[in-house]
Amino acid sequence: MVSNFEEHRADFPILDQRVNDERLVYLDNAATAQRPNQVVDALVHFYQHDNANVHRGVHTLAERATTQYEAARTKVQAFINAPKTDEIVFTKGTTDSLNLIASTYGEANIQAGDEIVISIMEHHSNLIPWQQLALKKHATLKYIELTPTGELDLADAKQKITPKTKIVSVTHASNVLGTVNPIKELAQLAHANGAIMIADGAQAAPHMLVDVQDLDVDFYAFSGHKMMGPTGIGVLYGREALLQAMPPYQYGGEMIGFVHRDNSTWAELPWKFEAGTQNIAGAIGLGAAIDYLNAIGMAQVQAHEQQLVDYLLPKLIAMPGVTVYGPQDPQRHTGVIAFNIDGLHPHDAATALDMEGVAVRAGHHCAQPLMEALGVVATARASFYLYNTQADADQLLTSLQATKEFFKHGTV
Ligand code: 7TS
Repeated sequence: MVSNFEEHRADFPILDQRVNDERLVYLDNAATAQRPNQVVDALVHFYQHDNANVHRGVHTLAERATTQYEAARTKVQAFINAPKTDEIVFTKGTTDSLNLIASTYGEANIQAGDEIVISIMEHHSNLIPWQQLALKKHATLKYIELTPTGELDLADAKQKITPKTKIVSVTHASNVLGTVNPIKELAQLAHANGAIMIADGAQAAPHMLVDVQDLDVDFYAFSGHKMMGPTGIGVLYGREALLQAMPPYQYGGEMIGFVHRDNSTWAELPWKFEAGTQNIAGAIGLGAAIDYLNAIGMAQVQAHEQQLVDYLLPKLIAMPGVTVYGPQDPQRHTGVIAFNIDGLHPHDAATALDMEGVAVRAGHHCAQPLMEALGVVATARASFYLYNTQADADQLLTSLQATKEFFKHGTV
């Protein structure tokens, strides 16, 4: 029996609707999660009562907005156990956070002949910034490959990470394979070779306890919208000494110390990296999402999702003609489940599932080199979150069966 998280569904009115005359089963959480009333209310409250720009005014609303914006930063700091609030930079999202590192740290530190190590399972946003940096700097980009069971090959990582390596950047949890990568071990390898360690936490921070000190990463990036916060807000955690030494990402208002005719100085951390008017409401909404997650407890969130995977994965694997990618052992699989049905394009599968009210994603999931490594062009993907229930898993199974029948016999 899967733990009862049913009570939380009432906080998500969007889930309480019919799609194509069927009960909506939202299983596209790896793309973006839904927002609870508490997050929507925090946004409405801010805009109705406290809206002003931050750090600029001495008037009451400006002070209220600044206090709430900075309180959100403190919530983020505690959520990932970062040592200091200075180390929490608000960005637009994971993609923006990773581009920030590549264009500042990368620009300043990568030279011809250096090596950057990523894995073959990276989302394009943790791949293209490094690929382009390597091309520009005449550096080499290396990929850690997969084991036969679809996990990151640590033995291969030990071969690929060498004293020539300057940056190791790997996803904490895969958006396709449903694996959790050994970031702590990779950080040890990176540091032993004089490289920095970056983790892409887009699929991890919403679903499990993250402790950046325990992981010993130098940078950690994640997005608000995948953890029930607003879109357009994300986080970059960076070690203070590294952020201090890095040049700014963008120039303009808010990020300056003093501007002279011919040169300028920069603001203190973290504001040096927050040029222009920020997504103030977004940060406050993210703070509300963190409050929501904390009230449940990340360990409980993870345990609930694990129960769903324990229930669903073996049934999915046992379905004739269904291929599940990544580890087949539910204990080694997160709530991100990519699959294909023999003889059926994943887009057709996803369209047929949508007719049954089940929302899954189909495509290459912004991981084309991984698709190539798996020998497929695309997959369907069901991804779960805390408000999904055993009934959702059952509806996916039933609808998949109906889809298979439909495409086999042309009728349900
Ligand atoms: N890294 C990983 C591992 C991701 O899964 C995603 C988004 C990103 C980075 C980029 O995050 P963004 O918020 O900056 O867009 N992944 C997906 C997905 O799997 N389907 O849609 C978006």
